[in-house]
Amino acid sequence: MVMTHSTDSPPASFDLKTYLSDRKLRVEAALDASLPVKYPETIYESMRYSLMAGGKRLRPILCLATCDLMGGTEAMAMPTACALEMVHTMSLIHDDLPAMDNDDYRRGKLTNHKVFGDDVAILAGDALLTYAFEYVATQTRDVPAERILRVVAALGRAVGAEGLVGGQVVDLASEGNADVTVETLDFIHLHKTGALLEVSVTSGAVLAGADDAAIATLSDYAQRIGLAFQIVDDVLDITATSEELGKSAGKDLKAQKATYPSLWGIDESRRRAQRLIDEAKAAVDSFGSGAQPLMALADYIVARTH
Ligand code: GRG
Repeated sequence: MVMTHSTDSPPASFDLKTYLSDRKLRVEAALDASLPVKYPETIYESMRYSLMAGGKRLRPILCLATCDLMGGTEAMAMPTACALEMVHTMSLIHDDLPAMDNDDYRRGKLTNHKVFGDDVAILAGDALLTYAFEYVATQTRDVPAERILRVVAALGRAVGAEGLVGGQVVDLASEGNADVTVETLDFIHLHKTGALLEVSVTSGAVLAGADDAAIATLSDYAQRIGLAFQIVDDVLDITATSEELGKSAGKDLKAQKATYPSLWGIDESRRRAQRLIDEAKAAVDSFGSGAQPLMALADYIVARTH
């Protein structure tokens, strides 16, 4: 197992707030540089509108964290980190369209189609999706081609019918159905949310040259934080305000969506999310003090308010 964290003696106590704000700044700068506006301006402006609209940047930060943990550099992982955010952003743009969730607000701003129209929003999503793959393939430096190819393949799998798209299809088909089982709910979220989080965690490790055992451990961690992330998302849809979320709160109830709180109640949902986070942290404990960022990120997922 590769355990070559690039910092020899990490600080005894880990400051997640500083870690997150520092990584977020660097990801924002890299995203900004990744997408200059050119002709035809409308499509680039629409892509940038959503890509630069804020958000927690959790997926790129996870990718940078595992690359670092496995002894890689930030430069090796940053193009993939940006690509993950491009894919995530395009999924939000399409999810907000009238044909899907029909939302007016995202990340505290009007949704892409409200500003640019449905036609341009669809194309901006398509362009971000395809650019993500181009970006990994053309911009990754100092990484053997075979690792880059592995990341491209894993990203493709996580986004298509085996991942996000598959989860979204089952989610749409389950709307208004009061009898959705926990197995169906798990399927939806392991695919719709979990697949991209998982490839965010594993791709950084693959780029750094981690072995299969380390990648399997990180997949285990990722699947657990992915499910916990979605349980917390469902709870926040009930307990947080639209201002806190930056999007319409209470949408699941209105759309009669089956959610974890609708199956288990809020308190039990919180307990189960916490259990998953404890298990995720236990999974990466074997990496030693280099895993502090992954441990703190796991805690952040249950503690977050938006
Ligand atoms: C991927 C080809 C392709 C099409 C899109 C619409 C769709 C298919 C899938 C839906 C995916 C989706 C919207 C999943 C929800 C994921 C989720 C929990 C989003 C919120 O993530 P946060 O909290 O958001 O990380 P920020 O704004 O902080 O980035």
